[in-house]
Amino acid sequence: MGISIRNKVAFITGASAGIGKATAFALAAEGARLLLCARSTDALTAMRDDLIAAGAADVFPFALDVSKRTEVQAALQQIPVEWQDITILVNNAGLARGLEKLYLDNPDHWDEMIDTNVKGLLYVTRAVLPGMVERGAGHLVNLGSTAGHMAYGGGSMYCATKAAEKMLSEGMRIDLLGTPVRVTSIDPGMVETRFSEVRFGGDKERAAKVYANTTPLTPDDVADAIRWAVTRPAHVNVSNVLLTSITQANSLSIHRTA
Ligand code: 8X3
Repeated sequence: MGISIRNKVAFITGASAGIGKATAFALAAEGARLLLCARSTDALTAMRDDLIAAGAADVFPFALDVSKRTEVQAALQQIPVEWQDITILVNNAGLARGLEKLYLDNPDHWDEMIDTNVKGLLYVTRAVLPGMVERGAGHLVNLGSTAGHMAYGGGSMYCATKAAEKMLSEGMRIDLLGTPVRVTSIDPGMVETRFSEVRFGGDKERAAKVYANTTPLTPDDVADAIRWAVTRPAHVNVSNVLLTSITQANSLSIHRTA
């Protein structure tokens, strides 16, 4: 029998689209209070009524770029007091930029991926986790990837950021021993979102090819795993969920019908 997260504050970064948005709806169905951030609030505000209809106890959207350290600190200090007791943190905000050989790549791509996927995760976690420890309740869910388990050509830096996420999750699980705070890394393979479009600078045609003739995961598949992990009995820590579609075995082995 799982635990209830009804009326608990669940904070999801990068919640305006893709896995973050699907996770907001999955945790809404559990009756959570949703603290949602993205770089712009437009899409979050537009989702509000649907999230309430889906079961969310309340929704508080705010704008935040997780890669900006001082903004993260300030934003989390400024959220209304009734939203400060965060029980679940889903570090979802992340991106890939480019698919180039590392030795030829644009270093701006590296900066953006490291700043969001690694530093962003660190800044938000640093701002939220001490409160969880103090209150004696919390669950940290980090989004990893098959890319953090196995590299692929052209993806070295993206893979490195996800390998960093894997190690940060493992290390924090050790740091938190003796507390009731849980740490889960959710590591999907290919998921059909705007991920590839963002990676290829808006090139929709190139992005579509990534998912052509195969069956990627959907954002809901990943959100379902997150929902499962956060509702396990309090003594259970789901360390890692590595999930791919049936047509993918690892970063490189993908079955395509044509
Ligand atoms: C996304 C999975 O294989 O596109 O994290 O890098 S992959």
